Amino acid sequence: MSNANEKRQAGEAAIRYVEDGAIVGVGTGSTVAFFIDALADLKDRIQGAVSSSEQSSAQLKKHGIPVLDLNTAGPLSIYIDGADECDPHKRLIKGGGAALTREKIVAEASQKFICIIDSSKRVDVLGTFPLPIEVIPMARSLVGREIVKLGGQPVWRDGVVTDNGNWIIDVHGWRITDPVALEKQLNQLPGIVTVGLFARRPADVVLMGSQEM
Ligand code: ABF
Repeated sequence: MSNANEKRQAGEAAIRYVEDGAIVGVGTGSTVAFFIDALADLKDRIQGAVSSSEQSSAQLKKHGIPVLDLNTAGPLSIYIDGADECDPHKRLIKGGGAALTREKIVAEASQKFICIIDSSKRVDVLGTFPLPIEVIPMARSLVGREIVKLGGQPVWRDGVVTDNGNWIIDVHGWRITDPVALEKQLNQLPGIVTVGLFARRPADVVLMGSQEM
């Protein structure tokens, strides 16, 4: 099955977790785009959505789904989002779409995080996909030097500004065998806004194609 078909299947399969009256946390990316299209059919049965990016907000609004403020919405029951890599413990690398900060915020606010992926995202060990890190622009070089000390090769995603006005560094060359420890270590570094490791708070459910992993 093609990646696009697997993404569509996963996106549509996530609909079964949407309960009547819910405010749905919505991630970002092409797999999530299939979920949003499917969510449109339920828009009269939900209160609305909390979005993780301007990109997803635009698609939600196009379908007439209310986009709500997280501060008003409060705790959410579910969050649906994609990933760039997923290990056997449901720990993720995210941020290929530069939306990692708001994605991590909405995931943290949600009781159940349902990750929707195609089979190309499954890995035994995280790190083949370069780890995205959102940084305050003035700290790009400082953070880059710290990453080199930790054995990584930092590459500035030149030309990309996040929805929060920050920059992205992609870290190549790490084989991340303890993603929780690395996430906590990087979170300490001044200048880092968000690390694209979802390991301290992994996914609760992973849907790959139509299968629950
Ligand atoms: C988003 O999903 C990003 O964190 C990640 O980069 C992306 C995966 O993209 P796609 O679903 O298009 O493969 O949440």
